Amino acid sequence: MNGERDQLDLLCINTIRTLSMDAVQKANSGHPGTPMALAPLAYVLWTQFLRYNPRNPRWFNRDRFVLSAGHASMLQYAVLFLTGYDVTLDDVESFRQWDSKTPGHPEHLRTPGIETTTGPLGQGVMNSVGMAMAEAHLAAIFNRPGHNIVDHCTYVICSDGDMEEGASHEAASLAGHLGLGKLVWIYDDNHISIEGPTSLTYSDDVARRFEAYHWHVQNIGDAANDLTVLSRALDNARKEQERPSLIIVRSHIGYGAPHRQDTREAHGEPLGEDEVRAAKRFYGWPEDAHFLVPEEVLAHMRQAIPWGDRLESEWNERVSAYRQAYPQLAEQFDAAVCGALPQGWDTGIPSFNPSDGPVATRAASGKVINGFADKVPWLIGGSGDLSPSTRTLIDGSGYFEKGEYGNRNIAYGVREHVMCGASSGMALHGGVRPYAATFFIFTDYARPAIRLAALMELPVIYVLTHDSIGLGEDGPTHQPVEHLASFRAMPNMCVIRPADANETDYAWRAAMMRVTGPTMLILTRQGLPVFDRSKVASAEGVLRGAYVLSKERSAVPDIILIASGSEVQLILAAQEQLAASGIDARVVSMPSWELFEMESQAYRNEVLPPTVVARLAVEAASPFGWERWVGDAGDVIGVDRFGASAPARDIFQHYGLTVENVVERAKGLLAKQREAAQPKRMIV
Ligand SMILES: Cc1ncc(C[n+]2csc(CCOP(=O)(O)OP(=O)(O)O)c2C)c(N)n1
Ligand SMILES: [Mg+2]
Repeated sequence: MNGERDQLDLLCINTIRTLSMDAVQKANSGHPGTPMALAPLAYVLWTQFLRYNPRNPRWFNRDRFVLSAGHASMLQYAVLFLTGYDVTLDDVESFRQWDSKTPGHPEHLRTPGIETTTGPLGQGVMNSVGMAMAEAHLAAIFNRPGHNIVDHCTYVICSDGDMEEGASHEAASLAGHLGLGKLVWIYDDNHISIEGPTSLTYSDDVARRFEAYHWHVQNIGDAANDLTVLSRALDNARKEQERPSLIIVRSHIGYGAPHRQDTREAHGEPLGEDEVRAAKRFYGWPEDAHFLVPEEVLAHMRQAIPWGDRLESEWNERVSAYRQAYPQLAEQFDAAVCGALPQGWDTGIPSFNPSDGPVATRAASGKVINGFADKVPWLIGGSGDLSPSTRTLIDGSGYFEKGEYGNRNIAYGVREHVMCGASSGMALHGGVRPYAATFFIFTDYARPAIRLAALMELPVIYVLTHDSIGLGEDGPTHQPVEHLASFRAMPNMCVIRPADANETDYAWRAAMMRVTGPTMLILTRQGLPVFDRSKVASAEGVLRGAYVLSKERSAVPDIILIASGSEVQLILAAQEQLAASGIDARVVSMPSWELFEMESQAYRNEVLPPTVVARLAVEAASPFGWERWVGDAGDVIGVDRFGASAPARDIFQHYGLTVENVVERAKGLLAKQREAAQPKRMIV
């Protein structure tokens, strides 16, 4: 490199640094230290390695970049602005302000060029594994000799916190096992986290740890400012095809700030005006300038625009040639990338009959999956070592393994967290529709990833079996109680708990049609009767969240019985018994609160007429929240303690989840209502 070029490089790097410092200072909030230290790395990545088109951030064959250390968001915003994404200097100046494109942590959907939402440490690295899996899958299916239409890398910047989180263990272990050669993590080994030096908490030999995971590891030492070394390491990583790559780089947080460099304060506190000036002096920057962007920096870094345009055009040409050579495959590729459900995708889904005998909804789900999987070939998914129980294997496809990336069944091993984090990564990548399966209770091991999927509006489908105390003998450690309530409380999560096999069919349809967020299918281990749909309403009602399964006999019911899942059979039987006592009940199956909430008030009033205040809800889960549907005058039979180890029948009995108890509580509710309606006698 010549001297002038070195000068320009340094000017660009210092622009990234000073923009980050100024933005944090102006917001009086944020994390300046890491962007200051990693500016050279970001500069090398964005100008020499990443293949992207700033004017089309969604270009399909772009390299993916994940800032797993999401607190260093200003690093990414500065580079997005400088390379010509739709992020302006005004946006940079509005860092962390209401409705800005530059929120505290990177948010997918909010900022062009942000591939995933990060902040909770460990999430980004997990997403990156899914992105690399999706790339490998699509490449295996669609690429042909001389026609590499899917061919890109996934780069990640991660920090000490990412490495300390167990999530990075699951992610790295899986990525290493799968041999995801196009995945590159760069670990910012700066020896600092919030409470102080990492020596307080952390003495792992990270290089050896990753070698043991079968990664290609380069420890480049104290080279965060050495563009040549950084570039060589990235080049090596890119050339490595067989294994994921880790580059360990020792950096100095707050580089250039005389009192803050290498301190914990540099992590998450604005430097203060004086320290900002001192750091600028160190960089040879005008001390009083704020948000200064030298013209030559912009001119240089905005070369990314024509460069990106050229990359995308070349790719378009490649796709055109592919279209000529493989028209049918090209059509399939377009369909996968678009992801729209094909006409008639659901025609092969079986319907179920009462004569089938009791069918567990997990078993019905397995049949439903295989009823449409061939028509939606971009459906891909797996379980956390539980597919014999979750019934989530796609027939006729093998396991997604090293060298067999075209297969659609993913064996995640006992790694629920990365299963869900990677599923999000696949959804973010596009071209695949991911599902993830485990026992409902083990969402506890994946909740942070599930929450981010909801936040990012990702259409991941979670197949969650063993839904309640109804799983029986495995006992309270395996029996969800509060989980339904907690996921119903999660914004943008759609929870569906079907009552029988045919409701499971429609639950899957609802899940497949939902593209604005994740869906949970909550399924039983135990067999459930298949309702006779010639006697009760069609299971299509599932699509509306709740529906009148069995009507009252007269014009207005005395009471409304509401349930989801395995308890619907109880209220259906109770309706009959109550009728024998002259009580006219309506039976409402309510598999999904969220779908019901999306319906019009008129429909909701039709299902739950406001004049009928005697309402009893029955669900083998925490009663929390059911007041919303039963009202003050209503009652709930739920589970307000942990479960127990016993045959399901016995647990239901002991917990009052029986037809007899439903009948008794319904009668009690009506008696109370009658009493309340009596005129009060005055005692004089
Ligand atoms: C799961 C999770 N736990 C805690 C935090 C709060 N937090 C933000 S950054 C950080 C650690 C900072 O150290 P490091 O990851 O080394 O980042 P650096 O400051 O070196 O950039 C913590 C604990 C978080 N963001 N995510
Ligand atoms: Mg650190």
